[in-house]
Amino acid sequence: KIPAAANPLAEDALKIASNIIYHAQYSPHFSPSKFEPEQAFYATAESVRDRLVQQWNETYLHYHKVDPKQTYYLSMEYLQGRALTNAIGNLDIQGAYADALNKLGHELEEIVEQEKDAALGNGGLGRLASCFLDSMATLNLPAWGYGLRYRYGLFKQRITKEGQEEIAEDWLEKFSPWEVVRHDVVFPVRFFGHVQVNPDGSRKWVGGEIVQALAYDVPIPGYKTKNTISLRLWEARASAEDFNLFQFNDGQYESAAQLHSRAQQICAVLYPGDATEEGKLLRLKQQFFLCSASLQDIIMRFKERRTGKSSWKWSEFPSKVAVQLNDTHPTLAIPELMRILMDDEGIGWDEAWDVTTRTVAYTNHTVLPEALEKWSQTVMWKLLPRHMEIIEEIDKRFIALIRSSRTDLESKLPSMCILDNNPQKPVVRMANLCVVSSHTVNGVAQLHSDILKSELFADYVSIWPKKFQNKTNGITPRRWLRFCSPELSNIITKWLKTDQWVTNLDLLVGLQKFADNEDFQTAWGSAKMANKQRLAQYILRVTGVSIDPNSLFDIQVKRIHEYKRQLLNILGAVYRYKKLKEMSAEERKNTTPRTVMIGGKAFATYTNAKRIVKLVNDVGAVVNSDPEVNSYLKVVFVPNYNVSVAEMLIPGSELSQHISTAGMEASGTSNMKFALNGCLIIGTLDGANVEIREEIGEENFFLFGATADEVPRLRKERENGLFKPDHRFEEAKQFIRSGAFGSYDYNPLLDSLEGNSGYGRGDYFLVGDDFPSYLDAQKRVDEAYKDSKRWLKMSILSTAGSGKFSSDRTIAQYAKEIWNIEGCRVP
Ligand code: DL6
Repeated sequence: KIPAAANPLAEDALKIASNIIYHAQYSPHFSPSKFEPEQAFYATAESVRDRLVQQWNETYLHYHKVDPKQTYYLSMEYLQGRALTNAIGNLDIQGAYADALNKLGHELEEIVEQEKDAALGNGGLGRLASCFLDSMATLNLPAWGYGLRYRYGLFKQRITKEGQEEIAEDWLEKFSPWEVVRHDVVFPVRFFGHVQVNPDGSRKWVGGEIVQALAYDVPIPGYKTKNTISLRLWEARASAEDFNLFQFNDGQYESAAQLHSRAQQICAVLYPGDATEEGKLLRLKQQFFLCSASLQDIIMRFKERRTGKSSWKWSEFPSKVAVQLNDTHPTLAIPELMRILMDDEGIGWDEAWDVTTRTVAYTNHTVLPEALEKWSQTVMWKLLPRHMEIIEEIDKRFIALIRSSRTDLESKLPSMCILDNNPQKPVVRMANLCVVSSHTVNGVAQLHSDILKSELFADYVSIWPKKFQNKTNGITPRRWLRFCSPELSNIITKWLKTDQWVTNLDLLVGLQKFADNEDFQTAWGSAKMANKQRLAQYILRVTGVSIDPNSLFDIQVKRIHEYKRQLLNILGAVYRYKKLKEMSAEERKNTTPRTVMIGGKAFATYTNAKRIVKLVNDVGAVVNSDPEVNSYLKVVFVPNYNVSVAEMLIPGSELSQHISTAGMEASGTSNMKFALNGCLIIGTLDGANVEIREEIGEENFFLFGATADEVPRLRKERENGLFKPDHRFEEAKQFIRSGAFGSYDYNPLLDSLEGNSGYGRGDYFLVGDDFPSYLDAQKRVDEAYKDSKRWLKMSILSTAGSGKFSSDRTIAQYAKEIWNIEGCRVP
């Protein structure tokens, strides 16, 4: 009965409802007779988008007028998750939308569940990029994100009897209501071809094949500000000319559309398998596609903002443009910028190098050797011949610099230079190229940045000491507290008497003074319990396992990797189960009931990670159906971990495990999300754990394990056969080997924990070394949980100490200390 009426800026519920109905009728995507939750979601999202588009256009025009220096964040990954709750939350219109939907016979909570997660990323690195976008917009910074519009994002994980199964995740199955295709923003991107030398000696990349990059923009609204920035995602297309009509009419359908299907492959999937040469080539194509399209776009905008100006110089470019490389994946932006400046714009090497190195900065996110990208020179010469010439020249000049000014480093050149010319396998070391060519290199937590400076990049530090910085990661408090836990947020706002903490997270420190207050503790405890109950219902729905909200909810969710040591967690659970079995019924009553939840995706070809997934599921199947112990212990594998699942799990957690081998987790960001939600951490001194512990107080953190300094010695001891395993470690492994959890052969997995040495063998990640102190820390957890007042106090102090971990703080530091940009608020 509510009339359809277009009213993009409606504020009151009735008008919003009219606008939603308007979209259902006049932007129809479904048959007219239906207005079920799915239809209601799309119509609602489109009505929200109307409002965003208005702010978004104003933001673009404002930046265009003011022409501030602008940052462009280049990332192969964005883990955006769902957008509806975030958008109406940032626009501060949740209440009106909830009412409007009620008038239309729907519940907002049900409608938001209809949205598919945009999972254009893998894990922490991609989610960080998304948190950064939220903060850039909220801080009114002139900044944009660039990425790829993968047709299939991170796979959907299904758990079967065999373990993990990967299924293509079709986030665009219907369509995304948020993205806007910009038909006028199309750039050609070349692959293959050859270098043509002109009579004047200049060089030009010609021939090969050309793919069109078409822009799809996603609006990123800031919190309670008009500023709405863009995430520009490129899609690859062939042009009509590439369709061979003659062949098609001749019945040769596949070869007629060959170029079209080759173009489509580029953005088909996130991280295509790279075991084959074709796979490697495709990944390299993806990276170059992102870099080339983004740089052409950035340069076009730079020029556009200079039209009509009587004179301008390329040397002004770095005072108007900052390019941040999110890890080495977009490294090709460096030679591509050099190529455009020299070959297309006609400036000389020295000026192009000066412009490039003053524009580009690089963030390192890992010290894991297998994640430090190295590209085959052969593949690079084939795909990007001009870029290889430029990289060779950069390398040659770098070597000359060392030979002329730092003879003491000459012996280090084999590892410092960019090209590794080992005749067996010549490669380009992308991290070295980034370090040599960027004005700033940063790590993502203090410990990680220190390791970069003292180990991975130590030799470069002695040349350019000021180049290296730390920027401890952060998370957006909007998505990760305000919107995912409204209960806790409301209590915080009530007791702090302000909601300013949402944009000034340091204000949370004001909660410290209420940590012992009984009323506050009661309110805190009820909010946490409500979140636990919601989580318990979710677990029941997705796994069929009923968990007790009165038990301690202990969660580890992250990508499955041996260095993150989910194996340590599950071995601990197995040991706990064995001990519970050995206890009398009376003894069991004195234990702290626990629900251990583990979730995460294993890379499709990572065998040990997949075995770990299977083991957690198998342990769960036995423990959860054992009537003797299952009121004291449950083990649940949470399937298909993604952003939306995290939004459900994190608010309901009480203990979370961040237990990587010290020195291996660059930062971690879920540790920050858990701590912010009043969840206590059991963890090692690794990544950002170190700073979290400093901020919330060591008495509120369950610490265990070797430190990063001790790790090399422990590995040496192993190699020398000096490691003496704790009997509890042996017992846990033996219990699994005995077949207590089914007939699957876990020996190969457990064997990786035996022996003396080797990466991925000989317990490289030191599970055995840390097992005893891990169990001791778990005992301290059990004891602390028995004292509910003490636990609540610790939980409050955890949230109170989390102010530092806002991505607003991180981004403000990037803006000031790396990008040199300032806020540009839309009036
Ligand atoms: O900086 C974001 C995130 C960190 O929090 C994680 O500690 C780190 O593992 C991750 N790095 C990557 C890079 N590739 N690998 N591995 O995802 O970055």
